[in-house]
Amino acid sequence: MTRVARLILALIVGLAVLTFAASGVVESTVRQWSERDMEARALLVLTGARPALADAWYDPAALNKQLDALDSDQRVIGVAACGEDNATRASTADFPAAFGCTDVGPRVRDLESSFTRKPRDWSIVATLPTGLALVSAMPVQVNGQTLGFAILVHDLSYIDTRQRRAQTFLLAIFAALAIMAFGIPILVNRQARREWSLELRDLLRGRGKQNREFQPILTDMRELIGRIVNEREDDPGRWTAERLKHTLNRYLQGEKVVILANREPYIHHRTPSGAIEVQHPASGLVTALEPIMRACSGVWVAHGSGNADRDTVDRRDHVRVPPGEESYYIRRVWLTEEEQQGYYYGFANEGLWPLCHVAHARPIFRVDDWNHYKSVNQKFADAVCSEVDSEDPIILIQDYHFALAPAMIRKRLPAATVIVFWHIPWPNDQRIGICPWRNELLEGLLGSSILGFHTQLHCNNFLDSVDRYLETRRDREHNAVVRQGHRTLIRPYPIAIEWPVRWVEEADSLEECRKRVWHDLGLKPDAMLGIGVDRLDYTKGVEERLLAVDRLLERFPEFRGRFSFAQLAAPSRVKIPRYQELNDTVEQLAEHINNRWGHGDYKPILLLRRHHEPPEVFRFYRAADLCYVSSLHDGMNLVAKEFVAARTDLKGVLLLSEFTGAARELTEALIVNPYDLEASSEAMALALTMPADEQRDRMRSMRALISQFNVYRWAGNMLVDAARLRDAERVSARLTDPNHISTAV
Ligand code: ADQ
Repeated sequence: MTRVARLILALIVGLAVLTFAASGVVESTVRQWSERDMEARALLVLTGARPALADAWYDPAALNKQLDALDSDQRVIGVAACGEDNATRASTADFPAAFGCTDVGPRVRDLESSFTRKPRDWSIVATLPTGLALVSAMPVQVNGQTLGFAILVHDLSYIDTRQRRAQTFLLAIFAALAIMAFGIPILVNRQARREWSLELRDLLRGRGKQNREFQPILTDMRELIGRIVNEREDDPGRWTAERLKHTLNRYLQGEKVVILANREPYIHHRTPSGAIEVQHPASGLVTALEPIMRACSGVWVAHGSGNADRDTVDRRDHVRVPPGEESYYIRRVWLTEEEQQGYYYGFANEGLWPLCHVAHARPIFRVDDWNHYKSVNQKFADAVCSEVDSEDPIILIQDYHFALAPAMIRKRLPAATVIVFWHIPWPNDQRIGICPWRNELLEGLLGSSILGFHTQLHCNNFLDSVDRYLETRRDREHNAVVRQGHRTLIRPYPIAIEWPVRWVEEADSLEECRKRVWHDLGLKPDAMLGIGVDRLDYTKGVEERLLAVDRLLERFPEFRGRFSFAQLAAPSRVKIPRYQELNDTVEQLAEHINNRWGHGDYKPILLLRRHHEPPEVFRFYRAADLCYVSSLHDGMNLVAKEFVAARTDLKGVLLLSEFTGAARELTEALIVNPYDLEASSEAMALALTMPADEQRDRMRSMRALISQFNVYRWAGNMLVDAARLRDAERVSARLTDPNHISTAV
């Protein structure tokens, strides 16, 4: 029951109690008044009739006539004249026998003494078969001498009728009040609701005048509607490819999304036999973004890096992918050797990559590399602008290869909504300060509408860098930076993997995977297997990982001859000396450990230095007893999430470096400091002896998180934010000057 209904009910109960009490008071008052009224009347009648009665006292005929005259009153039941001796001298026909002269006479006598001075009557109220009656008597005197007395009986039954009428009247008033108490609020409420809903509907349809009182409701409703639309009925929390597609259709209405990334999701290679092969690059960025393009189509602008890439594009340098399931296309941009050297290997990977990772590699900044970086950014920005199909498209720019492209695109497409996602860490302001072109980098990135990082820490570092090196205004309410009237939102969007993972769905059974891996690696049936899966990069801590295996075998002899560690190492950036050096160190280290602990067929380190296609990578994930992710510094690290996703059997243990973004989410992993070989070797031993139920509990909890926070949610959140931002900009552009476009939130 609502509060209003309770109030009304209380009001009615109160009214009923009041009416009940009032009806008692009214009843007795009506009776008293009527009796008194009748007494006065009887006194008046008897007093007036006394002289005539006295005259006719001794003449029976005259006396009867007088009595009949008195009886003619409608309210008089009967009249009697009684002698001094209480004998009846005369009476009317209907005079009630119960009040005869003998009965009333003695009571009248008591009053006689005072009659001379002031006439008084005697009365009682009695009940007759016809109802209530007032019996009044008065002495009849002549010259001070009493002749007898007269009795007058008045009908009082009308009092009952009066009382009933008064009660009925009261009840009618009560009923009217009750109806009003109920009805008026209901009517008022209904009318108010009608007016309220009409006004709200007008507001939602953009008609009529805008009532400011409705603004908070409107905001809430929009949020709610957005949530309801986003939440699928059958699976409320989870994002899927379908749901992402549905959401983007709603927000983008079929408009395509343009992605700019250096790496292409499909590389065409020519094999020595002359056939063309498609390769999936080993890249976290591609792993995350490819399912999104499958879901929402559009165009992916990237460097055409395969030796058969030119043979597979059309006149506009487009190729439709994925092979066999074509749903979007790649626009390939061609780079010369010098451009590739300066922009990619030079500034991006020898300058920015070590600058952003705290992994003890010295960043190298060459002016030639920087010039190539600028010109190649412009080249890609031009390619993006030639691919868009509206003045205010949504463009997603990926990673540190394109720090300048956002501002370049904004210059050509001022109304574009540009999202930049920075896949690697953003270092603190002191460290970014060592780059000679730090200001240009920051200015370039501030050309975006939304700048995303994996963690809040990276967002904070970026904001500190902007504060330190540029003249900007910090909009703390929106976590944004405003520069020359343009606003850039700085947001954390922790990246994820698709769920369910295609490669897991298509994988062999877990027993089959284990059998196959055991066979391929030549392992004994009782062997235990650890794996590491990486591009061969010094930030991934591969050396530290191998050293931890060495220390494990040193400290825990029970694993010697039994435990092997397979490192899947995809060659990466091989033209850069630091990577060549790493390649050599890792090889020597593996050899050293194998010489130290290996014997016969047993090799503790199995270095698999080549690119593995995803089905193979997932076979290893599903076969292993543990996976060690030992990055020295990593934006997120998707290998950790892939390993958990692959373990549909809830077995296997994840060892995860505390210096990865993933360690903030996957807290049930064994979190280690990869530099601390004592702790990491101990964690490995713990993993290899962990009871099955503990493995299951940890896996279950991590899988629950990864399934919910998947890449569709990541992309959905980012793209919906961008679409909302664009809507707001369209409105504000319309409200102000139609030629002026600003970035308002
Ligand atoms: P990466 O540095 O590439 O990504 P990561 O996130 O671990 O690192 O992703 C690597 C991807 O490549 C995974 O999908 C993995 O399966 C695949 N891969 C690794 N080794 C392979 C091998 N030997 N053969 C084949 N495939 C292999 C960058 C940032 C990360 C961030 C991602 C996504 O450095 O911090 O998590 O982008 O934003």
